[in-house]
Amino acid sequence: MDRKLVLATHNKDKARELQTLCSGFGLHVLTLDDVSPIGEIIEDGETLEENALKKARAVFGATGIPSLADDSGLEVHYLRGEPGIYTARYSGPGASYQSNCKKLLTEMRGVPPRRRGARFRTVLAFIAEGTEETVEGICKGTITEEPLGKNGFGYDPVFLPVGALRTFAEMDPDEKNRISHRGKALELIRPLLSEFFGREAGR
Ligand code: ITT
Repeated sequence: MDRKLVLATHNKDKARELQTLCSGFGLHVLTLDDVSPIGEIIEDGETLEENALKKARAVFGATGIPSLADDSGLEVHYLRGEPGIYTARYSGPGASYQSNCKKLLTEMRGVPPRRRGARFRTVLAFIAEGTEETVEGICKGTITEEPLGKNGFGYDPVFLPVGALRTFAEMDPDEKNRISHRGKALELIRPLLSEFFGREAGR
């Protein structure tokens, strides 16, 4: 049995982090660049979980390769959980990482530090023959008053994890991966992957 896993994301930054995080799993990890083109997957679910399942099902359906999808959102307490499922397109059509951060900082202008709490949430969905599983990883923090740092992607320059002195964008990738929502979710899915691929390999 070929121990192949395809990452069901069009976001190259998420794919890069997921590849690093999966590197010790003993699997042949593919991205969507390695398989036949898969058209846009409309994320019309009402939750991160629905969207993650939708992406993983679409990619497993098209490739027949066990698929892992990631749907992530930033939930800001002062904004009653927004942008949430709209995190990628927060600043509207044609949104970029920069325009999204700018909109968030504008919305949060003048909000005192104690009311700037937020959390990143990642739902991972694993779909393979006879298997559908989801796990969730959360990283709590606060929204900074200005962007800080050049590493990472997305909202990393404006997110200061609890207990950290630097934003995600000021950390090196290993440091972020150790405490991030995505890193935590990967740790939770690891036993499921071992069980699935171990069982498959033993057939
Ligand atoms: P796919 O649907 O193809 O996976 P996407 O970028 O649309 O790609 P999401 O729906 O999960 O993925 O969007 C989440 C957005 O949240 C993403 O575009 C980033 O702006 C942001 N994001 C996700 N993980 C992040 C992280 O670790 N650090 C900073 N921002 C992150």
